[in-house]
Amino acid sequence: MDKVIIKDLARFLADAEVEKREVLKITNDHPELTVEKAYEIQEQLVQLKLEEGYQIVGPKMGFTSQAKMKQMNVNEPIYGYIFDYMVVNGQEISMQDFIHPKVEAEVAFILGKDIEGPGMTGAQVLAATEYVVPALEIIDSRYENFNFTLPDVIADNASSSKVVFGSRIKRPDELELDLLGVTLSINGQIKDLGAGAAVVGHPANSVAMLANMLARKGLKLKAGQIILTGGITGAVVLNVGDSVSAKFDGFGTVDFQVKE
Ligand code: 0L1
Ligand code: MG
Repeated sequence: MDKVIIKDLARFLADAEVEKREVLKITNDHPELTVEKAYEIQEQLVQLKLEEGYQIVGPKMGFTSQAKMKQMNVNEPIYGYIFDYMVVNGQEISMQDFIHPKVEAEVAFILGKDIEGPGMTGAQVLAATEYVVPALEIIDSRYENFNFTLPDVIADNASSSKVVFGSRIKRPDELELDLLGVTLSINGQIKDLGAGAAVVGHPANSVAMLANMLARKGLKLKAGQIILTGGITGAVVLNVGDSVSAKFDGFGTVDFQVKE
């Protein structure tokens, strides 16, 4: 796949995001697309956003649960990037900003030091982490009906769309993050629940895996970056009028409303 096609596909997916327009998965026309080339499309898409003046808040991990990895037939997660324009200020989102959003509860890590793979472990990540913060990630695949293969979703920046951060931060040693219980409710009804261990055994392992994956490209995680570690709950479909609330045991709640 040559550079021109990679650039065209990145532009195609970037435009679909801006226009809130669902598209057919790109592997329909490019069945030869590999995971490696898909990350090249994602890199190009990130570059387009940087050229437009947006800033990276940090990377995110996806497909971090056993169930998701099995479903996608993969043995490692995927990553994408969260940008400044994706961070929700306040507690309201508008359905007009999305195609078909879903929400999932996560823990985000804020690094105090750079970390660099290969060979990074969860324990090393915890030692380098300044704070952890509860979050609700809103994913919004640009593909019709979330119908994609692994390379498709990687190229589409791992379905990144918005994130609502909680207002409480803690030091990572104040919580047992693998045992952290979370419920995700919509309009007062629990839609899903889980524990931090759903994220590759411990959310810190997810950051370690990310550092090791980025090391293959000569990249590292940087101090100050906010890293979304992956869904503790499954992703739940959002509708206009929804009042979303996630309770993180000992760590507060994160709430938002979905307006028209
Ligand atoms: O954050 C995530 O887990 C996104 C991975 C992509 C999965 C999806 O769009 O369903
Ligand atoms: Mg996620």
